Amino acid sequence: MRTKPNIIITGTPGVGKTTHCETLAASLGLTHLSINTIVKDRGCHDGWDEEYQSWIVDEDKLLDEIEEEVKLGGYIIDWHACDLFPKSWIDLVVVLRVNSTILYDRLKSRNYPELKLQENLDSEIMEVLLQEARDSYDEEIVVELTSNTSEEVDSNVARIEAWVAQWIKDNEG
Ligand code: DAT
Repeated sequence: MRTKPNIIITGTPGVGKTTHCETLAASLGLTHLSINTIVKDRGCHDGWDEEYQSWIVDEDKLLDEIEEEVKLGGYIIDWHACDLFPKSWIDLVVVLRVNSTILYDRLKSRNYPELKLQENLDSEIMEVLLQEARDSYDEEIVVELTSNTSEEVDSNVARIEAWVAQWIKDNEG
């Protein structure tokens, strides 16, 4: 039984996952689990994809690597996919959404290759991550929040902080 919840912050690259996770980790004392960093640092991949400029993730190895930690609770998982994490690990799934013009500018400033940029824009417009979250978890735990402005970051963070406080109260032994 966890005494602190596990949260996934997901969404298309550039929506603001890392920004939200870092703020929440600092304010709530939860651990920011950047899957990107774990994949890279713990070798949970089958090599580097030159075209997409990203690691080819070995999901089984990744899950084995993080299982013991995540099962303890208190993790904020930061990743642009969510369907790989077992339902029993997760208490809240936040899907961040952004306007496509804003997303274009954010990804452009990251020097994304054109193919990767277009695919991510299409994915955001087609609500791919939102659908993946809804298909993978119970609808009560999936929340869609917009992340166009820094004011929205602040209000999203406040909302998630309140949710965590309530979760802890509800799950006190
Ligand atoms: P992700 O982790 O989803 O790839 P990020 O947190 O690294 O996204 O953010 C990408 C860039 O956009 C970064 O320069 C911070 C900025 N940003 C993110 N969310 C924002 C928001 N809601 N308002 C303004 N800027 C934001």
